[in-house]
Amino acid sequence: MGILSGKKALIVGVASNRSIAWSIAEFMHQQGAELAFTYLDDKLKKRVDKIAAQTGSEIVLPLDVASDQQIEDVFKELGKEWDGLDTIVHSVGFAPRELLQGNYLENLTRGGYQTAMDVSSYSFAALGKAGRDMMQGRDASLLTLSYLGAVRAMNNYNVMGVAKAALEANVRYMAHALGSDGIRVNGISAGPIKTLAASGIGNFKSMLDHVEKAAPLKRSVTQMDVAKAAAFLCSDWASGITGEITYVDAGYNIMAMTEIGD
Ligand code: NAD
Ligand code: 0WE
Repeated sequence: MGILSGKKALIVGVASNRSIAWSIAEFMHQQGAELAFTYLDDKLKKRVDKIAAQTGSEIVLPLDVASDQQIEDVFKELGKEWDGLDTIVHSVGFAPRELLQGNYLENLTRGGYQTAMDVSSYSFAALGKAGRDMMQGRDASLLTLSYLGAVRAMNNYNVMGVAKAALEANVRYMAHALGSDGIRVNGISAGPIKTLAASGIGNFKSMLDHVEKAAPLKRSVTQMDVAKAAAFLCSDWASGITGEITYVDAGYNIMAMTEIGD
């Protein structure tokens, strides 16, 4: 008996077998959850079909979170398969690549800012709003993925940091808005992990090297580290936790003076 047995979870954000959402899905399934998946576009459908099959799931639906229609349709389709929903995992982030480098203000555009906010922050609230009816009366929960750039200025993360700050505020406002329905809302702030979202980010390897020296645990984190915390936060073991951002970063965020303090 796993900690999620009998729970039904919707997983948004699988793009490859390195996706954080992939490990969360695998581990939640191991813990007894029944899963449904979404994929961004036809290019990704095959890969998402594969993990769905591996976890015994036959529910694989298209979802570009920038589309109101697709958000509505996902819950319409899910409602045909399931009579309720216990968990939504939101593991989605996007900003136009040009904005994730160099000087924040030099590279900033109104359109890029809006895209980052829409796809990376608004979408979490939109899923909570659209999924609310299916999550009534069953101790449901929502979970999203954030990053330290939400609360600290850092090189290159730029507009994504601003979008993650809004996402973390969403965790609190959604927790407040959904609390009376018994629905919990939490976030995990993960340390850097080599996934598609990290590919092409200059110096990613040196960021990992830095974390391995500076973090209290003297290592970087893996998708499994995140998946275990995710399963916990979505389970009844976390019944008293809502509106919270849990750091899964080998302790990196608690440190100061790391250059000389190693
Ligand atoms: P990933 O590239 O595997 O996942 C990102 C996902 O976002 C993909 O599945 C992609 O299809 C999806 N996506 C992008 N635009 C979308 C849209 N319009 N509609 C629907 N889906 C869309 O990378 P990942 O590292 O697993 O990222 C998952 C989450 O974890 C993101 O929110 C990311 O910001 C966060 N995160 C990542 C790291 C890291 O270092 N990898 C660290 C902390 C937080
Ligand atoms: O949230 C992220 C990355 C999210 C992301 C990645 C991309 C790459 C491809 C958002 N948008 C895009 N757009 C693309 O076109 N992370 C936490 C990983 C990450 O990204 C960084 C980091 C870290 C860590 C960017 C700069 C600096 C550090």
